[in-house]
Amino acid sequence: MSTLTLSPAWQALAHHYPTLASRHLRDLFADDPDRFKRFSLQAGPLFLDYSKNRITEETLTLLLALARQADLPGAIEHLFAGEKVNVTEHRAALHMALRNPGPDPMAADGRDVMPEVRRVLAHMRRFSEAVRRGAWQGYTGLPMTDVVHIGIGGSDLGPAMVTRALDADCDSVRVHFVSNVDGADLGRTLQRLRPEQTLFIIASKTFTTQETLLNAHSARDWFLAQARDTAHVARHFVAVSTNADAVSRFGIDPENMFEFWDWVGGRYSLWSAIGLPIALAVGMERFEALLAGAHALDLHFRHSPLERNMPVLLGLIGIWYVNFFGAQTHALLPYDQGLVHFVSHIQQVAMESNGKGVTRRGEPVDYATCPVIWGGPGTNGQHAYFQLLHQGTPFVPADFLAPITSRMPLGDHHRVLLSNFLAQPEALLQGKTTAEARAELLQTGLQGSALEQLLPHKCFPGNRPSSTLMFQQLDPHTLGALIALYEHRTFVQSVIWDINAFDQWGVELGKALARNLLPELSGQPPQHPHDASTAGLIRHVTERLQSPEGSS
Ligand code: G6Q
Repeated sequence: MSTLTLSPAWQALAHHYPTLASRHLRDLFADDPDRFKRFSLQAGPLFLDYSKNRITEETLTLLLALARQADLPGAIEHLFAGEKVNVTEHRAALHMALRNPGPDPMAADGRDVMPEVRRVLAHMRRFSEAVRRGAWQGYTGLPMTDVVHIGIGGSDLGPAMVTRALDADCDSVRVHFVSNVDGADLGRTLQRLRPEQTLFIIASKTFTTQETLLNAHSARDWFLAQARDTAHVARHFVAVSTNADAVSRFGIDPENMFEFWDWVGGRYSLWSAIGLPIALAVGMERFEALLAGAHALDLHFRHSPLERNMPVLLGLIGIWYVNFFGAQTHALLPYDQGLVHFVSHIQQVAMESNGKGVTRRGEPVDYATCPVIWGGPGTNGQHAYFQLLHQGTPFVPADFLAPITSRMPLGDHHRVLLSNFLAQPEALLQGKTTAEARAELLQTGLQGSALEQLLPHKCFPGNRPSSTLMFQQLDPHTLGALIALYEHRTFVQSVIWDINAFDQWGVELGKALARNLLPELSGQPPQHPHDASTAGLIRHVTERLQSPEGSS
C-alpha cells in the first residue's frame, strides 16, 4: 500500500466512512437544524450550499486533516509563486498571472511575467477595438463581419464556452469556432461567410497540432481562392501561439501574432490571448471583467483558511466520494442555457489534469484519481439521464449550478427553470420511502396486487448527494469566478492524490499516433507492426478509399 493510503489522515477517514455510509441525508438534516447555515459559504459572486453532501463536522475535520497532511497550503503557495509544479515538463503553471490586475509582480521561475502579460493585453485591446468598430479593414476595404477561431482542445473549448455563455453581450462581429479536423466543421462554417469580411484566428500553443494546421491551411486556400494575392493574408489571418517561427512560416505577419508562454497550460489558456475571440465578441472591458472574476477567486483560494475555502471544500468532498464511497463519476448540471459548453470545458480541465495513474515521482497509485466528469444543462437532462441519478445503481455525486436572475428574461421561464433546479437535488436527497410511495398509489385508487407490483418501481432510495452553486447572474465577472473555482478544485485534488495536474502525456500520445499512421492511408507501408484488428481496419479503409464503390 502507498504511503498515502497508509497515512494517519487517510486511515482516519477510512474508519469514519462506515458511520456515514449507513446514515441517510434525511437523518443528517433532522439531527441538525443549522445544517444549511453551517455548510454554506460565499466566495466572491458565488454562493455554495454543500449541506446536501454526506458529511458531518467530523468528516470535514478529517478531510481538512488530509489536506494539511498533504501540505495543501504549501502547494498553493508553490503554485502562486510560479515554481515548476509541472515536474515532467519543468514548467510553472501560472495562469493566475494572466488575470492579475494589480501592480504586483508575479514570477514564473524567478522572472516577473507581468510586463509581458500587460503588453499582450494591450495588443488585444488595440486589435479587438479596431475590429469591433470597423477600423480593421479587409483587402477590399470592408470591415470584418465574421471571425473564425481555429484551434482545438485547450485552444478551443475555453473560449468557445465563454463566448457562448456571454452571447447576450455579443454586440459586434459574429464569432465562429472550428476545431474538428472533420472537413464538415470548417466546410459548414465557411459556407455562410464572405472571405473579404472574414478574419481568421489560428490558435495553437505549439503551432504544430495537425488538426489546427490543416484547418488553417484549408481556410487560407478558401480565402486565397477569392483574394488571389498572398499579400492579403496579413489583413485576414492572425495567430495566437508560443511558437513565433512556425507562425511566420505559415505566412502570418509577426505583427499579427499574439503571444503566450509555456507557463500557461492549454486547458488554462482562455485567460491569455487564446481568449481573443471572447474580446472580439463581447469587447475588452467584458473580457477584463472575466479576468477580474477569476482573480477574485484566486485571492479567495490563496488567502482563505482551508475550512472556509470554496475550491478546497469542493475538492475534498470530491475526494471523499471518489476514494471512500467509490464514486467513479461526477455530474455537472448547470441550469443556464449559456453554460451549454461548460461541462465540456471543465471535463477537460479536470480529466486532462487529474486523469493520471502515477504520482509526481512516477510511482503507480493504489487509489482512484479523477472520476469521469459529465453532465449538461438542466432542464434537458431531467428528461434523459436523470433517471439514472434518481434510481440507477451507480453512485453519482452532482453539482447543480444556477443564476438567480436570467440575462435573457422571458415571461415566467426563469422561475420555472429555478423550480426545477431546486426540486431535483431535494428529490435526490429525500428519495421516496415505500410508505410514502404506497400512500401516493392508494390516493390514485390503486390497490391489491396491482399496487404491490408497481410499488418497488415507485420508490426512490434518496441519500444521493449534491452541491448547489448559485450566483446573481451569469455575467463575465461571475463566469470568470466559476471557471477559476473548478480550476482550483482540480488543483486541490491533484495535491491530495500527489499527481502532476499540468502535463498531458495521454493527449500527446494521440497526436503522435495519428501522425505515424497517416501515410498508411495513402498506401505507404506501416512504420511498425499493428495488432490484427488495427491492421484489418486499415486494410478495410484503404481498399475502400481506393475504390469508392466499396468492392474489395
Ligand atoms: C490542453 C491540452 C490540449 C491542447 C490541444 C491543442 O491542456 O494540452 O487540449 O490544448 O492539443 O494544442 P495546441 O494549442 O498546441 O494546438
